[in-house]
Amino acid sequence: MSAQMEEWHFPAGYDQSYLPDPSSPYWFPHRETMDPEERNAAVLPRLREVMEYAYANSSFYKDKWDAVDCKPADITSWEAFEQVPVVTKAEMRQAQADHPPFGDYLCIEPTDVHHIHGTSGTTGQPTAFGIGRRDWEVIADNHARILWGMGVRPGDTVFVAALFSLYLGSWGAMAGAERLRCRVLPFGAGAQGMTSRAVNWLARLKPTAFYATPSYALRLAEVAEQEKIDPREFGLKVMFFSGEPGASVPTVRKAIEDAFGATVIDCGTMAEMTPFMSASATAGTPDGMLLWQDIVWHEVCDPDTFRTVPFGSEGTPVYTHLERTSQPMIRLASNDLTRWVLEDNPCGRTYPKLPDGVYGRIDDMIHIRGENVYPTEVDNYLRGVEGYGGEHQIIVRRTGSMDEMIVRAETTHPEGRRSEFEQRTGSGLQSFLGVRVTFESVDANTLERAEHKSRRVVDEREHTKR
Ligand code: 8LQ
Repeated sequence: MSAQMEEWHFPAGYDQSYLPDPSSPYWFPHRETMDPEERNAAVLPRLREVMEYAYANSSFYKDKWDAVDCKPADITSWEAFEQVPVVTKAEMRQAQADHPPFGDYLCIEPTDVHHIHGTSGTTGQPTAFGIGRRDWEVIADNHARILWGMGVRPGDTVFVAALFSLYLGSWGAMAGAERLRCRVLPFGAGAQGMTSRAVNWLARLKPTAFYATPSYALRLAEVAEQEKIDPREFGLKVMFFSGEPGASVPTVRKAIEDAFGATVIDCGTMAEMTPFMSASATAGTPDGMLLWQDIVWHEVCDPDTFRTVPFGSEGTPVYTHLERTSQPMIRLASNDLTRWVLEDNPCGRTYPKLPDGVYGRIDDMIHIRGENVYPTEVDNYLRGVEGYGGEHQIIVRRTGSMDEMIVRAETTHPEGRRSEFEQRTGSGLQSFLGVRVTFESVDANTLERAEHKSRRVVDEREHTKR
């Protein structure tokens, strides 16, 4: 079987000169379109192989698995694999505090680390990502393969408009585009005046493809409009996004499509899981995200038991690397929420799909008076409202013994039409969410815009607890 799976071996290594037949929509036709049962049958022994490697090369995994008597050699069924304990971010932080800087799950010599990235560390000690040279090449190969699936081709210009620093998103996109023999413009984001300069460069260079966070694309469209430039003139064909929900939130997706006239592609798992594009839509299946199960093994699990939920159900993604030798993640718990299905994909790939993308984090979900509200639902509703000014905040506070949710949104309506807007939008939002909401409006362009990932929820209940 593995002979049929193109270049299927561990540790992975790909022919760096390979490019598919230009007429093929697939990079690896067999791997991408094979019977999913057959693919799963090839993945299971690979999981065992990765676990054996991690057990032999890291005290982190050895100790963790020994403690529950889990032996890599016993992973001969899915039942057994689902009982492998999940890895949490807190465990990784602890491992890095005990074994600085990369933790005892590094699995390669520290001198073989080729790229160092990290979490932003805005809350607490940042986590360091140490990626080996060979892994970086394999990541580039995987991302090139997925970009090919999105319809990006050698010679296309790819504009990367995300932070070039610790954030892996921009570097991962760039590595893939370079491997695909694209022309890469590592523009970056986040510096003073940079958005307006991005508008200028996009108008001049007319790239084919664009990578950013969805919030930033909308910000860019606003700035272009202020500068009297229609973002459609950039001529972008494919815009791919990661980092936060948005590209699969229907009204956000439509706002980006309408503003730029390009195909919107959602992708992204977690920085630890790089190649993080292993969940990604394709040109032929542009909605939701496909789970490229031969690159990273994705499970959608019950958040309490971490057993896989059936297709059609909601759960939390749990990820396992199939090709990484540096800091391999084996059942990393994401704390995100999604729903997965297995159906025929128009692009012909036989991967499972997240039809609504990843719609939120378990810890970002607002619990209010017994109801759960996803911040993305508020975004989805407001973006469809006539007169919405483009940004909002969600404030949750406790008044007496009651929790209260205040949504403050920008509007383009003048003073005279505000109260009608507030009433209409407030009651519409309330029935859409099914919880009582106090709705307020403010002038357009007064709330802060995200240059990276948006943070719209202000939970004052947490602040009072501290
Ligand atoms: N997150 C990331 N991508 C997402 C998406 N497409 N839809 C919904 N939520 C998404 C480097 C890549 O951009 C991945 C990344 O952002 O890694 P981080 O910085 O470690 O953040 C991971 C978290 O971003 C995920 O757990 C999701 O909550 C969100």
